Amino acid sequence: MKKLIKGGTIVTAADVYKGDILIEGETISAIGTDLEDQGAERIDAVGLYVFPGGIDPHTHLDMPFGGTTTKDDFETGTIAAAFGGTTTVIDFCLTSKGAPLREAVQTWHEKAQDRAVIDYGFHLMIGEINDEVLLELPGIIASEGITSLKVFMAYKNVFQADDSTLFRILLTAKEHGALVMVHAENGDVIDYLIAKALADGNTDPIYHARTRPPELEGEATGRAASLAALADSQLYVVHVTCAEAVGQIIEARSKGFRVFGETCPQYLVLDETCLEKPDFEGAKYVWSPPLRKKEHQEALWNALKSGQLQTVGSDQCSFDFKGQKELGRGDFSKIPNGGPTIEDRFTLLYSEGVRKGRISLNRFVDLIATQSAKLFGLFPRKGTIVVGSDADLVLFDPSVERTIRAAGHHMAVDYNAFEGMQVTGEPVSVLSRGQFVIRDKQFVGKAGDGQYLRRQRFAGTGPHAAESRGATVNR
Ligand code: DUC
Ligand code: ZN
Ligand code: ZN
Ligand code: ZN
Repeated sequence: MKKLIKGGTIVTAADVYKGDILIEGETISAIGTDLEDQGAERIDAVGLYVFPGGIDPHTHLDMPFGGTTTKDDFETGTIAAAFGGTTTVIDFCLTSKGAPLREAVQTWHEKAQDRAVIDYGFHLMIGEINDEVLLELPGIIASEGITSLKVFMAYKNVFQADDSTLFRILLTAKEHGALVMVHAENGDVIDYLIAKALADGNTDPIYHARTRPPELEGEATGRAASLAALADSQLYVVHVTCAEAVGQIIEARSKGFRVFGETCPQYLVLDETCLEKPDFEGAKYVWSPPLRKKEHQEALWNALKSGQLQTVGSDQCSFDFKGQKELGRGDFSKIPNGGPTIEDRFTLLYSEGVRKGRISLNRFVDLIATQSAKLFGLFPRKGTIVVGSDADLVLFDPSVERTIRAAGHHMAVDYNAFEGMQVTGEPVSVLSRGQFVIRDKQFVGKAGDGQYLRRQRFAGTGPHAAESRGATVNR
């Protein structure tokens, strides 16, 4: 029942030190040096980092999207996440137009409960926002502990919310202690640019990027930040890709507004030239917002280092190349948007960030786990290593050199977006609430062992602020 993790280097967002961790049941019961075995199973961690389990704040598992359904479900997706060092995912529950939110939440529970191997929560991803939705929302926040929701400023005639709708959501979220997540791209102008490109016969994948320029992400980010400021609410900009959007976030934060930003591994290491690969292979790299020119990566890394961006989410949204990405042959606008990233998020941030001197070890933990726990109401149960927190731990070997390949990955798709990349570091063993999910690089978990997480309300605002005890957020 008890486990003693001996001699590792424990890393949190604040500290790096050698120590032992005693686990009793699902939680950490002691941390110290030279802890006695007390009959505990002894796990040697000498030479390894012991990190809090990664929290992936942005996944789309088993989600209907773009005329098909994401390939990884809660079983394959969370197994791949665990191999990659992630012990919590917060997945987007897609609601259907005209149907009660509760139905969608029920559907998502059914997708997840017998399949997830690690703990999971849900955000709402609201397809249509109307008076009924606004009326139902507070009850879902309270009863389900779903304290965040995503609004789209793009995908005209599908998901796109107009500005007054976004503003009303921001007001509702403030009142009820929820965090509004926004996909910030100017959908009206994108819609025009796509139609024009297709009319001109420009159908290749690269036109996906050319019809969604960074100016339109910057504009929408600034507009959303202004509305959040006016509403005195809180805003989290998902998948930030470019210098323009980073600039808007920095400006809003410098004025003291509660504006937060996430980027994703693909925007940190891949660029627009991937979309020009021959034989339609560019379709593998179609994300929205799109990959950018390489220059933008520096702005993203600087913002991660300085804390102006708070999180790195995978935006896992995987499709096979064969049969799914191929739906867009002859029309780039029909390529399903998204890619397989859940498994490599953690090591890529370590390898490209810490090893290359762009971020510190503490900042790595902050970005990969701690800030997501704080923003999304899971701290200090998740996202750190303290007595009383869940024993979600990653034993990480920082010396392994390896090459990312689809042939060795655990996601259910037929390609890896980071194929051929050399990385340093690898999770060796991963524990979720005190149980091994990965042990010596082997999967030893069980589908259905992951638990649903009811999350606290966004800290510090609105009449429910007192309920979100313990959850403090960097402002
Ligand atoms: N936005 C996401 O966050 N994920 C998938 C596609 C999209 O547009
Ligand atoms: Zn309320
Ligand atoms: Zn999005
Ligand atoms: Zn997404």
